[in-house]
Amino acid sequence: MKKLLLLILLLVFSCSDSDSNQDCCSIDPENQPLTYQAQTSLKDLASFPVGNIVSANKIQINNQFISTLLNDFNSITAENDMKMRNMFIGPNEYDFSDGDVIVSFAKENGIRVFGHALIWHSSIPDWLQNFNGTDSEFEGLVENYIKSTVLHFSQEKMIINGQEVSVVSGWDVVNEAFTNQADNAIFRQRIGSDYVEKCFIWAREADSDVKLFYNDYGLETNSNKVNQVLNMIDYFRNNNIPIDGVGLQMHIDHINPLLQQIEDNLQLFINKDVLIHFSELDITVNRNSDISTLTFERAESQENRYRDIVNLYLNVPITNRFGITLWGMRDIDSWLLNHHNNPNEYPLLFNTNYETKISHRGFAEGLQ
Ligand code: 9MR
Repeated sequence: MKKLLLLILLLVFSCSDSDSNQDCCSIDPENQPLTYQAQTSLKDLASFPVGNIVSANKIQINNQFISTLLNDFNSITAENDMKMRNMFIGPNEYDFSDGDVIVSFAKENGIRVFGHALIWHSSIPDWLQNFNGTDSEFEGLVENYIKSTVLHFSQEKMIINGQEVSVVSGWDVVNEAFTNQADNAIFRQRIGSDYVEKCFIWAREADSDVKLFYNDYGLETNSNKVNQVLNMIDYFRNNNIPIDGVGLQMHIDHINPLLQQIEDNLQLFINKDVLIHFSELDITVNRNSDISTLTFERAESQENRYRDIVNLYLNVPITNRFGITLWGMRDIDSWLLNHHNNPNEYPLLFNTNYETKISHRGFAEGLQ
């Protein structure tokens, strides 16, 4: 009887942490484990960099985040701190302080930074949006911004495998250009329909080595957009405009799109012999909002899906593998909770208590 009481007390105590209500005890009601004990870290299993997103704030204050990050990942992308809105604070005026914190953290720990994103219609500072100078002055500002930013972040170097490399190894130069929002945004309106190529040229002029990427969502399914990106690559190559790689964001679901469709689209990019980055991977399991706690059935389906997606990435020839970046650490950190207005999305590899979900095992198995 005493033992039973003690057990009940222990259970109540371990479930009372206000943060852990979503995945209390990491077991679903049918007593199936939702977490597992990882034996090997993802970065050690992978033949390519495995990344996650950070903020300057988190890597300065959150020790649990830092140790989880450094255990499994060897590439970091700023979720927001290295976007135009955060860095370009006035005409020819920049604030690189958050990015600098991220770069020094990476350098101290010998991991790379991926720059995200120089130009994106969703991250335009208000002062630039309202800039009332001429179009050519506008273009000059954007050119200076790209060059100053790329140059600034090309300065920090580190030694990896005996070789000196820049800490910031690549940039999403333009993000999500093949959308209506981008068509209507000021870059196209004020610089012209060739603004994308100009941005790549300016970035290359500032740094001859850094890898230059075009990044977009929906490239797993949307054949119109895929064709636009493939045509852009051909056009760039035929006209000596630099481009090194493509980021497929990979915001996907545990069922859709079908793996075969992702595989077919991926092959089209592989055929172009560009670097390929799965740049923002997360996998939802509750698009119909029909669960309010993670069930074993969904967790297992997600585990299988992570395994399949990571395994699919191995179709990319080894020299073209830029890496896979997860878009978030814990389920509760994900942008999707707000975006889908659903607190019960479980798209990532760690639960609220930084325990490795079985989706992490799927990722690990996909690497082998
Ligand atoms: O995860 C990011 C979220 O915190 C920001 O509010 C949002 C707007 O800046 O951007 C999110 O990240 C986006 C990324 O930069 C580009 N691809 C889509 C991502 C999810 O919206």
